[in-house]
Amino acid sequence: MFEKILIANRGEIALRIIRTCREMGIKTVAVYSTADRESLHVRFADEAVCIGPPASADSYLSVPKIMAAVEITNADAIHPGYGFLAENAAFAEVCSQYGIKFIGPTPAQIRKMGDKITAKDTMIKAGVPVVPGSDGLIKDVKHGMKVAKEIGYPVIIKATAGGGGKGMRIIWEAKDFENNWNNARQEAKASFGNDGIYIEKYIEEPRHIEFQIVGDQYGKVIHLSERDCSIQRRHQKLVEECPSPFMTDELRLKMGEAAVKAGQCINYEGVGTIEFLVDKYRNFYFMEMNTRIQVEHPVTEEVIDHDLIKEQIKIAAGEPITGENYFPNAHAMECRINAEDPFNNFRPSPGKIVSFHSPKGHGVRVDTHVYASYTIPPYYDSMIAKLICRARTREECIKKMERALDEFVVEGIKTTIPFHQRLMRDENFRAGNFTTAFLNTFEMGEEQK
Ligand code: MV4
Repeated sequence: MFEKILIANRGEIALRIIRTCREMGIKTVAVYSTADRESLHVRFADEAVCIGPPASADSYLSVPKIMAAVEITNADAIHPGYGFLAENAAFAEVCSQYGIKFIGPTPAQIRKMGDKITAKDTMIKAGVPVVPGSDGLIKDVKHGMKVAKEIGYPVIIKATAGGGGKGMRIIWEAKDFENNWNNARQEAKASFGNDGIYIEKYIEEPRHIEFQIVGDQYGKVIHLSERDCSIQRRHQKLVEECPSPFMTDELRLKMGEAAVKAGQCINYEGVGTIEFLVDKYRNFYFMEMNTRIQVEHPVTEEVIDHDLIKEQIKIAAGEPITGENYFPNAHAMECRINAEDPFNNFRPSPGKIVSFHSPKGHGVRVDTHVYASYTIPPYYDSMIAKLICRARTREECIKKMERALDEFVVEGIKTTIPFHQRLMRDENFRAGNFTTAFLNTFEMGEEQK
């Protein structure tokens, strides 16, 4: 087992990883930017190293600075968390060159799933259903229009280096193809330095249902059931839950089998997520794979009563998986609490938290790095806490979430708590009747002062 893990991240996930390390008797090293001096991950780690100024490019994304921190602290492994360097194959490669264990998949696995055309091609070969679309890269406008016509409008064009919604365009008619094609290519070139584009049939109002998988170094892959992440706004997830209210036992067997096959076909090592689009007829299609721990992992942890960070560390240390595919018999839901004003287009609201009281009680979990008197810096993402509730049924879980949201007090900044309170009262949400389009028409109503 590792003696000392450096956590190349900040915020709640850094704290989350430190907690598990302490329980496992592993020493921890925090790295931090000058904007994060007062952050809890710095205080709770055994050692902390300042790695630069607030800008991520000069701190949390700087490979030389992180490797220097590894060197001076003698850490033997790095946990990348999510975001930042978590899906950076070059970073994972540098770690292995230095003899430091990157807690996650191999550089080759990260690379394969990071290029979306390669990922899709790999899944086709493994027999995992994918959205009908172009056979690889589109060469030029003429080729694109021909493929789009064959598939049938509406189509969606995506950047092979993209993911998470970046560099996508929906095209409804042939006359709009050329414009969208040009824009998407320019955007992809500017954002990813790669203007490779592919085309898919556009699935209207799908659900986003993802499967948590776990693979060990000996070729065993299992799934830990699904999370429904359809409640999202501009590709930012706001609520995730397990089980999906749209799931059936039969569909879970089929999607679970596909998710395990997806992991097995690349000998996947570590925890990962297979994202699917599910249409109204319950057809499902592989969309992309995330080769990291995800923000919403506590939903799965609460339903199956299992520590996924511990699982990651054990797998990285070479331990075999002992469990089997898991089917849920409880319900868990996560609300992301962001420092944003839901009454003003979710505008960011950084600043000083004057008072902070987090909800407690049976079946309530809050993962956060903030506290009263903490100042939220404006440089990073706006998530300040995750409120996770667990109960026997979805109905009880929603009631518990309503109670917990009512108990949550954050003063000094605006948060998304009022959004979640309204969502929990929405009839369609309560009925499990929602798709990824749900928030497009959701009304917040008047702010109560
Ligand atoms: C799609 C799609 C419909 N049809 N692909 C969004 C994020 C990126 N991973 C891919 N995304 C989508 N791909 C086809 N062929 C609709 C989306 C999509 C979406 C997917 C999941 C969750 C929220 C979404 C919001 C808008 C669009």
